[in-house]
Amino acid sequence: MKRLTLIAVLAVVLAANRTSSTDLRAGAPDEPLSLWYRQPAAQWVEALPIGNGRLAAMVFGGVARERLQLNEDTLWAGGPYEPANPAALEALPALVADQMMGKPVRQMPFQPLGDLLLTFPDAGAVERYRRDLNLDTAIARVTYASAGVTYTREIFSSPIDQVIAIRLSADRPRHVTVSVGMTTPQHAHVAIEGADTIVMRGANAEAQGIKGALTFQARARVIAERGSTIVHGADVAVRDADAVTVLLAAATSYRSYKDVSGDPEATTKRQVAAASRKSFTTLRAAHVAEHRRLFRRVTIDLGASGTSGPTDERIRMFATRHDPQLAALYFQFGRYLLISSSRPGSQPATLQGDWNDQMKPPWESKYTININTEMNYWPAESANLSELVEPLTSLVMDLTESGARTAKVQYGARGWVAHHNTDLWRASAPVDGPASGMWPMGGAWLCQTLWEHYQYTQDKDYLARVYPALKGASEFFLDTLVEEPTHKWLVTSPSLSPENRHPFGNTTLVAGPAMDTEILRDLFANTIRAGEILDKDPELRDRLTVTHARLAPDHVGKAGQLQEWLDDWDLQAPDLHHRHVSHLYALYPSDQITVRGTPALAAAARKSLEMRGDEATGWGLGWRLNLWARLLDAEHAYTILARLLSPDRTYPNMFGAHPPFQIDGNFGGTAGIVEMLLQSHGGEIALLPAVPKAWPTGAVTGLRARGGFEVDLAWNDGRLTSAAVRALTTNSRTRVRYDTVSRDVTIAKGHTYRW
Ligand code: FUC
Repeated sequence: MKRLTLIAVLAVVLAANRTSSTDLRAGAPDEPLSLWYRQPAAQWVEALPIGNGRLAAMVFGGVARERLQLNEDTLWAGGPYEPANPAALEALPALVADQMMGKPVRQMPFQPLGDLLLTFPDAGAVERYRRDLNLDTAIARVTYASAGVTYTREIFSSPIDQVIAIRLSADRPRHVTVSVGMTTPQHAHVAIEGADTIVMRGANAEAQGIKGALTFQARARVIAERGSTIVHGADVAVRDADAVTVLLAAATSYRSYKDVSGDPEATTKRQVAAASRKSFTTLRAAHVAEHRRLFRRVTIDLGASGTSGPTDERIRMFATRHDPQLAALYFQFGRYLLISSSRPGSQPATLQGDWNDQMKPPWESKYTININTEMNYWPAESANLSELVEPLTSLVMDLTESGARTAKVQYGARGWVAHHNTDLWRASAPVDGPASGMWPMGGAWLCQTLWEHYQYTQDKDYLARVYPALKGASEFFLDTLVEEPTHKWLVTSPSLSPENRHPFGNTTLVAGPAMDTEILRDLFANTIRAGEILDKDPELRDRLTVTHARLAPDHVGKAGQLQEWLDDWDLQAPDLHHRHVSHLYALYPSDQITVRGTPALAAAARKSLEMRGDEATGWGLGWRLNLWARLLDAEHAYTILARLLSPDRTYPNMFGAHPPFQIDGNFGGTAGIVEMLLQSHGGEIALLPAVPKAWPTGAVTGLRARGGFEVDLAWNDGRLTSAAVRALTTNSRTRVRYDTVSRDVTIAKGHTYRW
């Protein structure tokens, strides 16, 4: 009896301990659209990204020290330069590719701006620590309690006020003490201006013999509410304030790829002064409203998880736990990342979006245009963020100028060309060596992204603006295609199927890889169609029609696969499981091959995809996900998504892992989830074409379809329960399909068709 009582008492004590120990841990945020963690970031890929398209930071959330690793999207190495190599023209007839590389042979890297460091007094024992990133407000938060006081940090990068705003507060007066400073790996000098402002002035770095031509400045003003503010060296220190707001602006002298005459001092002074006149609440409200204008266009519900827990833990468990809410979060995170790294007036999202902490980042953290940059923009239209394509449109229009010099100097051709990479300076010559660089299709593929923008928006003014890009890209190929001797097909040469070696001579170099022909079919067809719509260039259209007809056809090889090259080499190629699936461009992102329209080629594409296998880099999985969705294989698509959302391919902060970090996996993933729920190509909108068993019940609103439509869907037990298709433009005839049933509909602008 006595013993029993003792056990009972013990049980009560243990239970009490359990409650109090869970009490010390923070719970999940109320809102489901948050990434959250129970500990500060120990490494960069645990920190949380914020950005306004241009000015970005990784927030680490340390208790003793907060680190904001900063980026400004025009702070790259080098200056305006001309890489076109005149010796290339002489090397062209003999196809001596290593003499055709641009000079320098590598392009300029995107580089970090530096760190803003906030140092706090020793907090002692910390309870209820949580940091989170709310995708719906685009605010990173850190909260914790120590000695009975709860501390809160809120941090965002405002697209309205063009500053990063940080608010440090406590739930008791006079409890905020902090020292603020800046460091940088760049050549720069940090100094204090006035009583409360830290200014970092610097010049960008040289790379590959191209001298730095930019100046830059970061300016942080520390505004304390009560308490005392003193300057300490190059830091501003505040003691015993009620709250502290830090406003940080940054700019470089970059105006365009050929003009570096900007005045970063004037810009940052103006931005900090203007933001200082507003309260934190006002800055915050404007930021949240502008973010939501874009973010809230799409809602998604893939079913309840019945599980919660911090995001890093859920990523670790995704493969073994039913967690559709994590897939929904991952989908929305991709949209968040595009909103945060690509806005009108900013630079396009690089291989790392806007987030890079290294002076020598992987692949220079620039624009790899043989898949990666295009993939970044795959979700832009379908996930209803159409205007975020603007930075890429501007980049392409710049490339029509720089690429015209490369076309003329290196090929003696009209029009313009870009190879597999470009950078802030719009370099367009072949680089990195022939094996990856000798590929003249980068510009042509980018033109497809612009055409897609027209497809989704039906915006004729936009089409008129980008038509010169389509026309110039087409003209380059009219001048450079060569005749294949046996069938007299017209093919690219020299080229390669990115970046896959074929069986002969340990090289990638070849004439007429399938992908080139597939891209050219789209380019020529789009240019012809654009010319018709805009009533321009009838002779060019005729010439393109004739040339289109002479392009090589797609071939099915002896393994039943879609051939990657003109000859049936696929089975002998040294890397059967290569990450690139270039020849499947025709299936996705293009719609030249479809399950219903071209079943034999679709079967061949499927065979190729099976031969390549399900293992790949992050972006390699992102592409495979979209391809399986286009093959209408929901379960295989889901298997790929689960791989993508595993710790091997997704870091704790949800950034995509090549590895290393590369953002294209995120964007390919978001686009792929759309492709599972809604497809629109070949004049048809397909509802729920590849919804997997893991998501039996769900709903999505605000997806976009080609032709100018917005679509809401709901389903139950794997079957469609309702669909609404809204026409956004007057050109509103389409076919709507669910499973085997299809209906031709005409929807007046602003009206909705309900299934
Ligand atoms: C291409 C890919 C690599 C990497 C690089 C940035 O060259 O083949 O895997 O993603 O781009």
